[in-house]
Amino acid sequence: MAELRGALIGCGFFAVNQMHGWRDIDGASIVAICDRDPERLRIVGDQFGIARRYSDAAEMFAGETLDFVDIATTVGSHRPLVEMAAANRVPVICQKPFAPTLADAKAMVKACAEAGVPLMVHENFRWQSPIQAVRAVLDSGEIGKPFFGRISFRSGYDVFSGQPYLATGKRFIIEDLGIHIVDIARFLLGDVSSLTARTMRVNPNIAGEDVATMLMDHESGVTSVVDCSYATKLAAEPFPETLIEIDGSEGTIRLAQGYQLTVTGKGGTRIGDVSPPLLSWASRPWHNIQESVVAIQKHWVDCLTRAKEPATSGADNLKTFALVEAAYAGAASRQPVRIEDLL
Ligand code: NAD
Ligand code: 89V
Repeated sequence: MAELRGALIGCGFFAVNQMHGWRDIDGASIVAICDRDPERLRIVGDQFGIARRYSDAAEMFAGETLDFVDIATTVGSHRPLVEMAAANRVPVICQKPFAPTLADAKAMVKACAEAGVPLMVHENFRWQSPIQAVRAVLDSGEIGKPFFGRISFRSGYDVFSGQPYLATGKRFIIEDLGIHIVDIARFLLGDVSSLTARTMRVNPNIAGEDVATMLMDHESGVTSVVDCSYATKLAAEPFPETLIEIDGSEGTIRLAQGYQLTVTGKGGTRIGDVSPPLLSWASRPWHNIQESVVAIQKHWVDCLTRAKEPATSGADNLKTFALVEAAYAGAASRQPVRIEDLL
């Protein structure tokens, strides 16, 4: 079968990982790139040997025959670019956060549905191999029926030097990082019916919140706590590890720092190392995230070739995005928020 012909829009900090991923996987390759910054276009074009370069996305859609487009720009441009892909009938992957607001996200899902265009949000954290390992234990039934979860991301890592825009937005940790962590909670424990949130800004040099704590009721009856911080200075920096505790009727799962997975079930306790592989182009500590980029891109190729809906389709991502909106609304009102009222 012929390789899928893809194009990438946005050649910034994170797109380099996506370009490595596309180079590594079978079944698809990037034939054109676009960035309105000529320097970023040159750097990425030269590094990955892409000759077809555009400074304007509309010109690229007009000039190329594409099987898909991969949008790796920051959130402000996601809606116009996704709608442009839909208008050109080109299947589309869009980086998280999918949109500035849930209303925008709903409009983007509608535009793609009406155009009959597949849409996947690049929500990659659930594809990290340690998270997949936790899901496999849950699916095996070893710990019985889950009743409690804690999904935790606490760090003092300087994310602002690589991504300076993170320091300037009114919204920070929930929109940028918490969105991954609530998505992991949904992936492991199911959809959420209500959410209570508290937020805080500890770092005085940024505009948004850098600490968020969320209490969630899942439709399955599970209660979970999702806690995120970029103001937590630890002896050993865990970035970018998500730590997990799940209690079930027959046992427990603990994913601890250093990618150590402890499972206690009817048969006793076992401890394993679920460290992600260090891909040839990856670098610590980002290798966990980098590996998940390859996994989600493989999933996209598989879904596109078999006409299947991706796990993190636009429609699915509305349920994750609603948790972000609920967290900001609930932190402001200090009241629980019902998720069905947002969807
Ligand atoms: P960046 O600012 O480094 O890069 C964005 C690039 O897009 C820039 O080069 C900019 O010139 C270009 N651009 C913006 N609007 C454009 C337009 N309309 N047409 C063409 N080019 C345009 O940002 P980044 O840190 O690479 O982040 C990009 C996205 O990736 C964000 O949504 C961010 O949240 C996400 N991200 C995801 C992960 C993850 O693990 N999934 C990690 C980091 C960043
Ligand atoms: O994954 C992300 O979206 C990144 C980071 C890990 C720094 O939060 O922005």
